[in-house]
Amino acid sequence: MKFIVRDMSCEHCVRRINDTLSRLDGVKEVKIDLEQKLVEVDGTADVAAVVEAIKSAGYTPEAK
Ligand SMILES: [Cu+2]
Repeated sequence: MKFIVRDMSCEHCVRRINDTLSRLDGVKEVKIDLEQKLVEVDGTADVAAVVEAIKSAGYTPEAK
């Protein structure tokens, strides 16, 4: 699944989102492209759970 996270603005944001998602059940791989504001998550995790996790880290995911 892919999301655009427009308020992800620096490497700190990338690390924070990456750490948060990596701890989530069913997440196998997280790929983040800061320039494109793109967050890609592979695995069996629920979309709603991933969205919640990104929000809980303080960011706003949009469906891509
Ligand atoms: Cu940042």
